[in-house]
This record gives sequence, structure tokens and C-alpha cells, in this order.
Amino acid sequence: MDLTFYTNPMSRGRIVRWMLEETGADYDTVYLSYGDTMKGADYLAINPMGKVPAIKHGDTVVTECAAICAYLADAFPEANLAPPLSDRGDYYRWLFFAAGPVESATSNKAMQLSTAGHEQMSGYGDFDTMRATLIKAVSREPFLCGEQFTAADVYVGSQVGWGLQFGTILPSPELEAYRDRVYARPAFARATEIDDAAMAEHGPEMPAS
Ligand SMILES: N[C@@H](CCC(=O)N[C@@H](CS)C(=O)NCC(=O)O)C(=O)O
Repeated sequence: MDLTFYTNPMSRGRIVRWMLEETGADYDTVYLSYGDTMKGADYLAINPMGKVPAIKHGDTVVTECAAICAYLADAFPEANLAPPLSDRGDYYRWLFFAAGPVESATSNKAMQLSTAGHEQMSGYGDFDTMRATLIKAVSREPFLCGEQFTAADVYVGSQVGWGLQFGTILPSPELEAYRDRVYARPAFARATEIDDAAMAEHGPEMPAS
């Protein structure tokens, strides 16, 4: 089955590139430009949000990084990136925790938005509670589900790594140690090399400094 990856090298697409490299699958990459081909009719037919990343596997389209990571783990079981069906509690829990509470808390932090006074209706309550919960999750060693590295580590590890890099998550020894453990994966190094190399041709234009 054909597998196509829609991305821009400066985007959350890096998470999916890492996951694709973990699976060992063959795939084609289609690079899209911000505000241009990303909002063109051809790509809007794939993702009406006009956002990257997305994948097309045969006739199946998947968007949303966390969903793509979970889908690829199931589509390529030989890569062993999902726990057995009977043991997926932590896997689903932390994958969805990162896609919902962590993603919205870090985005709000970057935009200097606070949930103060609205904690009970906010999906992540307040930032510090989200962070303390994340620290507990990553304190299980070596990975979120124990010995097995899974798609949840690709997604949660990316959220942790980006949060520490961009200052939206205050460091802690547990978060840094977890980031180092997951970033040591050879597939992470391969994915980073591919996307770094694609930056000159396909990345967004940077303002001259
Ligand atoms: N919830 C989506 C977020 C995707 C997203 O916001 N992508 C950004 C790049 S990191 C994008 O494509 N922005 C372009 C735009 O909105 O025009 C996911 O997890 O995949």
C-alpha cells in the first residue's frame, strides 16, 4: 500500500517523521508551504484544516499527530510500537493526555493565556498540575509503558522535548532524563537529519537577521 506523508520540515510534522522512521516503512514525502500549498484545494481535500502533518495510507487519510502515531503503530505491527491490546491502559492514557491537556496547556502558555478562575472547566486544570502529572508519567523507566518503547513515547517525548526547548515547560530532572532517553533512539536521529536537510528547500522563509 502506498504511504504518503504531507509535511513541512518546520512543523509538528517532525513528530510523524520520527514515527515513520521508527516503523521502518517506505513512504513518500510531499512538502507543503505555509499559507500557500497548505491552503490549496488539493491539500484541503486531504485535511480541511489546511494544517500539517497528514498521512495517506492506501485510501485512508489520518490527521492529528497523536492519531497518526497510534495508526502507524497498528499498521506496522512488526515494528512493535504498541503494547498488546490487553495492556494499553498507560499507552492510551498518556498519548491522549499529551494530545489534549499537555498540548493545550503549552499552547496557552506560549500565548500567555491562563486558566486562573476557570480550572474546573479547563481540560488541564492549571499548568502546574498538568506539569506535575506529566513528571509522574515520565518517571516510569525507561518508557511510559515500562520496558517497551511505544508510539506514545514518540508523541509524549516530542511534547516534552519541544516544551523544554521552547521554554513552555519548566525543566525538571525527570523530564530532562526522559527527553534524553527517547531522543537517543536512532530513528529520532534519522528523522531529525532528514528534516534539517529539507529546511533550506522546503522550510518557511526566515526573516533576514
Ligand atoms: N492538532 C494538529 C496541529 C497541527 C498544526 O497546528 N500544524 C501547524 C504546523 S505545526 C500548521 O500546519 N499550521 C499551518 C496553518 O495553520 O496555516 C496536530 O496535532 O497534528
